[in-house]
Amino acid sequence: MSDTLSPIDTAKFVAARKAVEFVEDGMKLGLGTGSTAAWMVRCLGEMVREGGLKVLGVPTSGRTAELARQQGIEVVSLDEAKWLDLTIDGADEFDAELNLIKGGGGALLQEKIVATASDQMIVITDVSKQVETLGAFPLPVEVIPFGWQTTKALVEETLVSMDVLGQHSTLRMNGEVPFVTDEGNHIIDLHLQRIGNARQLALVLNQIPGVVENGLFIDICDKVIIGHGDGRVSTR
Ligand code: ABF
Repeated sequence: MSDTLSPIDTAKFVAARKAVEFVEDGMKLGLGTGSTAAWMVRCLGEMVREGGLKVLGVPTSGRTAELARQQGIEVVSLDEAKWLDLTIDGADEFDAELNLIKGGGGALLQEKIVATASDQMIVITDVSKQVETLGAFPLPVEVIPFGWQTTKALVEETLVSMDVLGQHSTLRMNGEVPFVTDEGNHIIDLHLQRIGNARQLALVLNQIPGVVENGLFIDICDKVIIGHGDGRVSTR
């Protein structure tokens, strides 16, 4: 399959194919969101349909749930699964400590809940996501709709008080209307350029009234599988 794909899709596919090697019969799995995670769901579906693999999948978004069902994977809720053996998901950035920025696809809340409720988290990605310092990718912050403009202003004030590099934030749009997450919330994207202390920022942001969650995944990821356009795979 990978010889007919573009280099970027080859990278995503080979990373996904490597990740499903860690899936064992009977596992309860967190299924990530995004284009790389979609390759993983397809690889898993093939193992279920053709290899008789028996797994339970907990999706991290409506679109992943739909794809998993199409692929023949048994989908259950996190409450039904209670705890997961493994979550496989994508990321927008990862650093040397395997800390992540996630949420470019707008699914960060369910992704963080599911990843945290797992014995292990594997991130599948391509080399373009590897950074020395997190922050070039805009940091998503999920906020409830009530008073979101006030919340956005409080977030910006907090960034100024923390002397974070960039203090510019934008409401994520879906065409002409605000983007709405699966939980009915909005997303504020923080254009920080460089995050000096991601651990501290992750904690401070979630203390702001109206903020539900942010896209910094600190000490959650156990392994990063990096796909390359020539079909190679490396692991961190
Ligand atoms: C998802 O994977 C999101 O958290 C993140 O934005 C996305 C990366 O998307 P892609 O794999 O399409 O680059 O989990």
